[in-house]
Amino acid sequence: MIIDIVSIFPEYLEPLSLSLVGKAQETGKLTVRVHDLRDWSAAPHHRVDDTPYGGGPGMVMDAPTWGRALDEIAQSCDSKPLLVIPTPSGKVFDQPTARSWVGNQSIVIACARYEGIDSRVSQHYQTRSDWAGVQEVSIGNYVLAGGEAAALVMVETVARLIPGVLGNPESAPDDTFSRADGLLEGSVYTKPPTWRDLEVPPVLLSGNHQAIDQWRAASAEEKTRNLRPDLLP
Ligand code: 6GU
Repeated sequence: MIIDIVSIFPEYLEPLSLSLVGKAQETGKLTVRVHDLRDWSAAPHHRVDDTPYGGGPGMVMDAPTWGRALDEIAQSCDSKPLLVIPTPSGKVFDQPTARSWVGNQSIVIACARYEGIDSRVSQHYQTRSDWAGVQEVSIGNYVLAGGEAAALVMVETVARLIPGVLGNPESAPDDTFSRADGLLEGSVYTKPPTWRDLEVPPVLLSGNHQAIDQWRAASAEEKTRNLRPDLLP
């Protein structure tokens, strides 16, 4: 899988060379290519924005610059890329969204700053038969300064779903939001058995696997009731 990310702050994406995503790249399961949008600017001082038609505050990223960038990047892709545009006004990104992206060999993430990207960019690439579609996605109901932090979230979520990326292949399906029952993952513990007067639930030290499974099911349900009752059936 190849993910191209376009941003005016390419350094913001440097953490993608670390940890799980970095390892996925080193082992060839994922390639992340980061591009500086200003490389496609035709304006003095590499400007990529202009004032909004109709007036109002802030600046809008211009369509011609994005068009040149996206067209050139698409030509370097082996298969039709999916265009992802992080925006607070998009559909909320969740685990099913991430799962649906894993089949794509190429994803291009267009990171906006300022008041966003001229709307015709999204409109145009939806009609292009050499692209696999456009998805405008938000990572939650709050406002960030730009799409870069959201891109980090989306790439990490997708990377751990690529076959062979997780060390223990049994970890992924058990995760919160991947569980068949839709509940949160329950509480977890490790050594020592007592820490600052707090004990590990004794059943977890009992070796009784049926009792442990029952305790974990109850823990998942209790935690979901307390923290995310909206997820209960
Ligand atoms: Cl994807 N972008 C911005 N700028 N703000 C957000 C967001 C994205 N998701 C939530 N807030």
